[in-house]
Amino acid sequence: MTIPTTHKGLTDLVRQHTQLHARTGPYTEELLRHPGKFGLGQVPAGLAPDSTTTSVCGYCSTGCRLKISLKGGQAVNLTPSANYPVNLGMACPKGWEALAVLDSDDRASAPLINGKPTDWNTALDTFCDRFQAIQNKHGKDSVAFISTGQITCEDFFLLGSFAKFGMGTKHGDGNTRQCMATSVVAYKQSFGFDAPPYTYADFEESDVLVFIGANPAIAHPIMWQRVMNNTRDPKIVVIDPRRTETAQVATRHVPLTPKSDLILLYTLAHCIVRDGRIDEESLARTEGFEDFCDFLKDYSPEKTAPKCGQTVAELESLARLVSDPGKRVSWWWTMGVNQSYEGVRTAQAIINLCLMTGNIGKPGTGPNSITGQCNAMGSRLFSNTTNLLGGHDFANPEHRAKVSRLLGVEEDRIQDSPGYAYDQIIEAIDRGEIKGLWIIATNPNHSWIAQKKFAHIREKLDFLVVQDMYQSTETAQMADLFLPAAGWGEKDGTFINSERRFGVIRQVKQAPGQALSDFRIVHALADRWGGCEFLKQWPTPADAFQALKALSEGQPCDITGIPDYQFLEEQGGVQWPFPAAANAAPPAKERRLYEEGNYYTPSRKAKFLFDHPSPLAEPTCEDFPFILLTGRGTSSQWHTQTRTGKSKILRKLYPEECYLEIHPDDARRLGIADRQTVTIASRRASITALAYYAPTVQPGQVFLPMHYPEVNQLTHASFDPHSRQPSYKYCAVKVS
Ligand SMILES: Nc1nc2c(c(=O)[nH]1)N[C@H]1C(S)=C(S)[C@@H](COP(=O)(O)OP(=O)(O)OC[C@H]3O[C@@H](n4cnc5c(=O)[nH]c(N)nc54)[C@H](O)[C@@H]3O)O[C@H]1N2
Ligand SMILES: Nc1nc2c(c(=O)[nH]1)N[C@H]1C(S)=C(S)[C@@H](COP(=O)(O)OP(=O)(O)OC[C@H]3O[C@@H](n4cnc5c(=O)[nH]c(N)nc54)[C@H](O)[C@@H]3O)O[C@H]1N2
Ligand code: SF4
Ligand SMILES: [Mo]
Repeated sequence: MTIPTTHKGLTDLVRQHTQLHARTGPYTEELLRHPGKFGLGQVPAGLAPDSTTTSVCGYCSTGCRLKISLKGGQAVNLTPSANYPVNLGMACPKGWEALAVLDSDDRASAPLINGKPTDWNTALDTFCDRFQAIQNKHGKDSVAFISTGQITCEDFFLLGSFAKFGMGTKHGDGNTRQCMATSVVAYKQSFGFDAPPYTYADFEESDVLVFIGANPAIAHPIMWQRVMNNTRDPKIVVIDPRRTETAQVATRHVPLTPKSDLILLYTLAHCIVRDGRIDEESLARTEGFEDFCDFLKDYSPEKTAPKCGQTVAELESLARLVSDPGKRVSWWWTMGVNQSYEGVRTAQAIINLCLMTGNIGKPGTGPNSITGQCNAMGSRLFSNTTNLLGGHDFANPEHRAKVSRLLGVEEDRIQDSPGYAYDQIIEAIDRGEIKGLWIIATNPNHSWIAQKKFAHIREKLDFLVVQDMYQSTETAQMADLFLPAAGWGEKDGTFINSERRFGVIRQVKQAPGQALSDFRIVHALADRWGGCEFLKQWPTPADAFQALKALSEGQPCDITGIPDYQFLEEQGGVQWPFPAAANAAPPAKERRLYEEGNYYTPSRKAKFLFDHPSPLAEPTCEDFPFILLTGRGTSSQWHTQTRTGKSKILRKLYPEECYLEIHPDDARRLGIADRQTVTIASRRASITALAYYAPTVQPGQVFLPMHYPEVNQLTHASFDPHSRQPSYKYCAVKVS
């Protein structure tokens, strides 16, 4: 289906749809009718009951493709795709077990009201009646939604359009705030658009790879395999307070003092400027360098070394390594940078280094943020939360007019600001300003930084809706209304991976009982809500994909050259941008940005952005003498474990009980034996865990994996002022 570009085209289309539904019975019933095996736009066209198909993995942002065998219309087996440019025949344990976790007793098979099963019609009425009653009493913005980075681009598009333009609330955010907000803001401010420059081939084409606040051996194992494929005898530097699995096999580990990244990066820049190791050609395409040089005067290694836990000689040699004019240097960062109260400026300090040394826009270079969830990149463009659909700006009247025209939504229904960030939504609930909340595909009662606060705001909400695959999650258990969702493997659509590659996911299994895809749930809700006729232009994900294309036109993420899902499958995915004008030739398998040096700012130049470090939100003290670090524990555990916890095989690959990594010297000093149960307390709560002697953490620091539900009772809710990303990786605790 094509998107109407005129108002008449749109009215015609809506009329056709209304007639169609008048003929075939109410639209909602059509949506809710449960197909036997496959049917009703849920099935990949032409898929035979006994056949094979492919689907991009639904866990991390690497975006590996899996080849899936079906028997009798149901998936029975999978193997990694050998010919996909991302994973080259590899998959990590989660990918191999992706099908196994779909069958489990706690899969939701019916909507629930206060925990009791009900039918969809009652569920839809309840959703609409309760939220509408709240809005009638307290105004449109008294309801909000919190979504994810783990549903498809098409799901995001429909959900964001319904919630913002249909329900009419201003406030919606995603769990991507916990994860990628820092990178989004850093790129946007420095380059003019949220556009990570790299392609995975850069792992193989670098001479020096610097991983800062990233542990890819655990969190992105197949990207790490790509690093291992590098035949240029690369130097691998890992900047991480812990000697992680990645650091252990690196050529150099920099065990910096936690949260001294900004000082360390400015020190490297200071040395590089002092020694004149600047790439003039790259510099010509930037602005603000002179002010930056002035600013750097205070960051001599003699002054900063003690603050970073490094020696002057170590900092000097690192500065030389990352500015070697004969070498291709790439920088890779993840949560050790993003999850910080000064994350944006830290990410920009990396960007600054690449700009001044010419390590951008060429093979094996780049300031490269690795994203987290399978479709965090899709949520960044199409969730309609921080950006208006398609990477547009809510505040820009031309952008609002464009979206209004393309979607056929009256312009006055499009909000002129993005609304509250995640933490601001929680605060607004606490103040009594937001009374209704809809949570889709995230589990904040485990993952949110102020977990106790999250539990507390439940009391303040008049109505909480949770939409998830499993009814057992910590958040689902709190819901007034629970909506059962199909998961990965049970629906169609697209994901965008870390290197901007669109890939297709396919339905290969039927969702249990009455569970429906998020796409259909939103359609059914919108139909019952009323006033959302415009959404009927896109009855299937494949139709919605055409809307994404139209929205992307003329944007840095233009994908108008991709005809359909089949093209994506045949090409091995396509990286954005791929505008229609480029469509004469198939896209190259690996493409990077800024090769011509054109950035997306008004001046077309990249910006040097910097600020002095700010004080720690919660430094250690006599009562709470340890720094608590948190993060990923094993490659077999996914976040809050709602999915990976269901695999018998994965469960064997990690400790069942929450565990604390503590340096043996600290443990012995406190009289703690290896594998002994200890209490860890912060100012907010106290929990217990098994102590593991871990020489990989520094004395004075401890580490807890985020996968256990109690961990976020301890963390301290502080936020980056530019991105509002929570600082999960630093708070003060005591161990006894
Ligand atoms: N202490 C600490 N806390 C952290 C972090 C940290 O490093 N330290 N990291 C943070 C980061 S980066 C992230 S991304 C978050 C992750 O935190 P969450 O998003 O809360 O974690 P998940 O377990 O991935 O939750 C996803 C939920 O969506 C459901 N689901 C999966 N697929 C679908 C679907 O297709 N449809 C629907 N409707 N539901 C689905 C799953 O069952 C699960 O309940 O945690 C953050 N929390
Ligand atoms: N197996 C598995 N893989 C995953 C996930 C999962 O849950 N399980 N989640 C996915 C998601 S959503 C995300 S966002 C990514 C996260 O991927 P990563 O960011 O690589 O993982 P983390 O363990 O959260 O954090 C990385 C490192 O930051 C370090 N760190 C802590 N404080 C600092 C600091 O001040 N400075 C520096 N330089 N480093 C610091 C920690 O010691 C940790 O080793 O993983 C993705 N992949
Ligand atoms: S590395 Fe990520 S995308 Fe690849 S199989 Fe593992 S979880 Fe899936
Ligand atoms: Mo994340």
